[in-house]
Amino acid sequence: MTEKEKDSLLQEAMTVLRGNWVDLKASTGFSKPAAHVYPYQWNWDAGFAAIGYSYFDIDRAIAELDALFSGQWENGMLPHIVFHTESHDYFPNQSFWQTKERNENAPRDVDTSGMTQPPIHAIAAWYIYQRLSQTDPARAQDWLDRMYPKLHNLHDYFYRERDQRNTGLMTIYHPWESGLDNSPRWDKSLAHLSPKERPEYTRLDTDFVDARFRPTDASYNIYVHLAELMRKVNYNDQKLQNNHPFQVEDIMLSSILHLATTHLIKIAEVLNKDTAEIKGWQSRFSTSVMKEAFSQEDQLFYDHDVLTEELIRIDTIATIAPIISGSIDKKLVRDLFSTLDTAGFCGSGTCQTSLLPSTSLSEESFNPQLYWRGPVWININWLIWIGLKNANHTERAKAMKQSLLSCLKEHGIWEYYSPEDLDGIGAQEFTWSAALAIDVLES
Ligand code: 9WN
Repeated sequence: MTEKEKDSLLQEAMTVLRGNWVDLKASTGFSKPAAHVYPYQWNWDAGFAAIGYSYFDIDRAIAELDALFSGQWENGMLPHIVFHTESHDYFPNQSFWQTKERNENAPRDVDTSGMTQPPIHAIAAWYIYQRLSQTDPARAQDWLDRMYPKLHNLHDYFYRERDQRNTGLMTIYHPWESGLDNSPRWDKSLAHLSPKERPEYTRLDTDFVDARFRPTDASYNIYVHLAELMRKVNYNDQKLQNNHPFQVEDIMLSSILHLATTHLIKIAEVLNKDTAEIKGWQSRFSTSVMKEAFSQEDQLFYDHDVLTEELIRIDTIATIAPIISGSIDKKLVRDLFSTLDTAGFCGSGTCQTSLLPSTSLSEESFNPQLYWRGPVWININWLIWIGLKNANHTERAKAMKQSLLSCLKEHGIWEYYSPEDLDGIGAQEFTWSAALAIDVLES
């Protein structure tokens, strides 16, 4: 890509970010995930947005994470949506969740959902720290001082409430918590549910995006049913652990948490805090992941259904997710590349890209256009790229960087892309695709 092309992609990405920014009172604000479809602040979207903003508007990067953490619960849980504004464009909104009324840990002055998402925020906080250190070291130090207790609470929440077997493998109670909502990874664990118990509702997402690209109505009924069951126990973790009918250890979320915990340790070290407890949390994953989430037979990683005690052997991008964690053997990282180079993961002529689809082309449920069931997502490819760089697989990382940039440049800044022709799908002008484009360009 020429310097001119790079510059035009950078300008385009900054324009998308600025376009999705929502001003709140007293110079605060947040990024909507896209111009349409998602009117509120989402959890991991905000982390990615802050990474992008850290390069060109540090005040907004800080405001983004501040706004998100204003929704953090007393018990450390960081909700998957924070409702800073009213909107009638999305279901379920605050009137469904009723978190203030139902759980004493929920914040009093802002509405939130009652479930979480992948915790990438220590990584984003570190990006901000690095930028600030170059220009204003005192502010950089203040930033970490201020964020550390919040991040510590967030990680403590996961290792305390979601690590049922002390393995560093975190349990999710709803596909929305994974961030990869519609992945076929969840199909078998959802199949036994009869989603009768749910409120009357009207989905609104398909007013903005072609229904062919979004989860089916049957999937939505299950999502709303599970959210209803979570609401019924007032989002109480202990009750969820005892009775909830969907409990899966998510290998992707756990790998992201592991990487984020590495950043939390770095932050603690800058602040001269004792890191023994955090290192203890982190060692759970390193010592257990091979035993608990790796299939010797397939030589791949899988999610684990807590209720049936089975590995979920579905061929998706999650099978190589521990590359992101930074904690698996370098040789194993290389061996996992052989998976990437199969026809299922665009290693052959069947795909137009070396970017990784969310679901393998060889999986029965693969659909190139359907939400998390095939499309290429920028954030997941970015996370794998970070994993490759951290494992010093320089050539592979370089190739992935080129693929990311040419996809964004040639096909625009979309929510996701068909792996067959990289046509953009879903929401246009998508925040995290823009934010991560900036990081890839600037790294
Ligand atoms: C439900 C906002 C979010 C992302 C998720 C993505 C999608 C919501 C939805 O959009 O989920 O949380 O309505 O489909 O799956 O990863 O955070 O961009």
